[in-house]
Amino acid sequence: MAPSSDFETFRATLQSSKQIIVVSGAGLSAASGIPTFRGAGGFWRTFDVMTLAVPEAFEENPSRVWQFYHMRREKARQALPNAAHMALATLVAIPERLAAIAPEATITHITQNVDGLNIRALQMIGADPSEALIYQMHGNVFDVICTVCDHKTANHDSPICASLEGTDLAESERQIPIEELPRCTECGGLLRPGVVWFGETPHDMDEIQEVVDEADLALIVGTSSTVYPAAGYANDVEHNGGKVAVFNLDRSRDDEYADFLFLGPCEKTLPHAFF
Ligand code: BV8
Ligand code: ZN
Repeated sequence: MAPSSDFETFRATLQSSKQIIVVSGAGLSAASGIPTFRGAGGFWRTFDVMTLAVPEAFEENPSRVWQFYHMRREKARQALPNAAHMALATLVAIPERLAAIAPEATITHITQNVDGLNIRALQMIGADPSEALIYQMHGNVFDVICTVCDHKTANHDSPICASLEGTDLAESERQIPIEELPRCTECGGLLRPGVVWFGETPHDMDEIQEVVDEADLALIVGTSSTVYPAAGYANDVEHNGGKVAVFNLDRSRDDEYADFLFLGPCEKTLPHAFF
């Protein structure tokens, strides 16, 4: 049966849902000015992902990889959460607002995004992100991890180190000596961006899978559903008899099997669906 695009029917489904998960991707942050990966102007159109977002690339050429993540940090730093981030933060952090549209439900936000905008949205409504049911399963571009002593910390410095000032890998690549790349304050070791690369295990996998397995409604927001394990969560919910609602600008993988399909910019369709 073709997916419904009727908001009233969707709102009735919200009313009777008990465990809602949101699985979000780059489309959630598109309106905030952060390029997606596969769309026009997307990162993977400009750069070859497999020479940047994999551990081997960092091993081989940390200077290039740090210039890529310097650019990613700067774009994220200059961006602001949009109405979709705010709508999700409101439901995740304010029980009364969630109860108004889904009286019996809990909601957990699982994001593939590393831009930190969901955290900033929570902070903007005065919530404590560490208390919120949100998983940044691919990490956060403002976290850094020491490759020697594993010390992990948040670092919002712009630039994170002097040698990265003014670099723009889309324009040209600098050869930065490894000793001038970001260093650990504890041991002086080389720092890496605190994101999950291809081939690495996403954060909180088991906890996330437990939440997914309990869900009776999955909202799939702004993702091309091409990267696993995140791309499999909608299927899991469907398999368990739950419902799936896709919010995407275009048609995306397997959305014909969804129960609801809301085509359009999520910064418009998501707040409209909720409030
Ligand atoms: C894992 C952080 C094992 C870094 C990211 C070979 C070797 C190694 C691994 C694999 C392999 N083959 C397959 C794999 C598995 C691999 C994988 O899935 N590869 C794909 C390419 C086939 N996965 C992994 O390696 C993962 N780890 O498998 O470990 C394991 C597995 C299970 C249990 C234990 C261990 C790790 C993957 C994480 C990679 N890191 N990001 C960084 O960002 O630099 S992935 C990155 O790309 C994002 O985080 C996201 O996940 C993905 C991009 O996808 P989207 O977010 O969907 O973005 P995209 O541009 O594609 O789509 C945007 C969508 O938005 C579009 O549909 C568009 O229409 C829509 N849109 C645009 N504007 C709007 C909108 N929608 C609504 N409103 C708008 N305004
Ligand atoms: Zn260290």
